[in-house]
Amino acid sequence: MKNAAAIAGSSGKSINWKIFRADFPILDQKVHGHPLVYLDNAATSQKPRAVLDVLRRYYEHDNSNVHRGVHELSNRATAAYEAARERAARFINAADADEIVFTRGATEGINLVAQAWGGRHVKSGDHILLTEMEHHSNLVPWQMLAERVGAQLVYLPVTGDDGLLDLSRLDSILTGGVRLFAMTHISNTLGTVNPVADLCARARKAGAVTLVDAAQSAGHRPIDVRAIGCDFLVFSGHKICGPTGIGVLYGRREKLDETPPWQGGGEMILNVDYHKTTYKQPPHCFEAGTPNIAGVIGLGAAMDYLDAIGRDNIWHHDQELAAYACERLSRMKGVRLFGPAVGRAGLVSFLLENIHAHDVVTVADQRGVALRGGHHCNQPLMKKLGIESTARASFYFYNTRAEVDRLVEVIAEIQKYFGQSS
Ligand code: 7TS
Repeated sequence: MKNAAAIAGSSGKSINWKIFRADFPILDQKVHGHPLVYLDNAATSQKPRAVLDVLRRYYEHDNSNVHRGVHELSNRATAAYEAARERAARFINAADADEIVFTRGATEGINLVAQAWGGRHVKSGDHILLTEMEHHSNLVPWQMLAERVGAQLVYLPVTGDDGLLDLSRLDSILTGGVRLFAMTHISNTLGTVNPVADLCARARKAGAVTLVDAAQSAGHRPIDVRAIGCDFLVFSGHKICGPTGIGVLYGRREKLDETPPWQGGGEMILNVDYHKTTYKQPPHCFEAGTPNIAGVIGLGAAMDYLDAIGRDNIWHHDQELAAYACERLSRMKGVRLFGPAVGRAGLVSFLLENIHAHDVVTVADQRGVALRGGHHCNQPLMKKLGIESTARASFYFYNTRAEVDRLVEVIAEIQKYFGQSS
């Protein structure tokens, strides 16, 4: 098998990553006359043939609705759908497949917890603790909840350009008044890796429920919800080689049991009368209507694909590439880097002196390099840093050092183009 051959006897360093890169047909193309260098993986990852093939096979052979018919196709679709739930549980080391709820993505998972669990358990005067580096997805739903029930948002600060959480402030903020602490595992702008197991342990001691936003971590490093000790954890399929429109909400059994149903409809009921309904047990009571069956099955295939490579290997690769990019960029004049100096995840945010991030990204695109420029759905963090936007290069296992070299070359060209010297 190809994966075994590519990884044989290896530590992270001796893997033949080119073999995996060849699994991604989309990467083999020219953009504006240049070979595509795709460095926007924090926004979404590309999809390997293994996932595309599974989607095609599902629609060509097994397409049917789940949990309804007793006919063969429906049985096959249901079996594949529930097998993916088991797969997802293994992917994050959940104790039981019933702790896995399929959602549209990280955003929907957080909204589910905020509206359903929060709606019942967060009361007027309670504190909801967030960090200053949260994506809007892990901020706006809590603002909506706070407004609805009269709770108060409090924030664990981020320290300057280093982009670390100011843990010295945690004890004074994490008091008995905090009902829930929601934190990102990895910052999508700074690349900071937060010590989520420690944060969850401290929250638990203070009596707070925890939610970890693993949107930027689940596909890049091994995740063990029991080692982290969180109550809830969310991530999206599209950032981990899976399809768009599918994601996972993990909820510790006891927490899902105390969460009321969210959306009502078919599939989530045991019995309906004109004036009363009884619901299925979790996780099914949170999956109203026909779910994204193909998405779930494709997500299962993506998890198989990633774990055949090994997320510890991917983590090593991505960190090394980011460190290399930082090292090269930090030697250039007029480049300002954001985020921690050491231990960062596989992404780098930067600004070029006197050149707007949007101009950087637009000119890079003309040279085939796909970056993201903007506030990255981190507006409050940007305001805190006194900036409006950054340009961001975010890496995955199919990216190469040669692509980092190309990025650096293009940045030098951009500086020249705008009359700045490097
Ligand atoms: N949380 C984090 C930390 C994220 O980076 C993102 C998406 C989300 C939540 C939301 O994920 P979704 O799949 O539900 O949309 N981040 C980015 C990004 O950095 N660029 O585009 C999307």
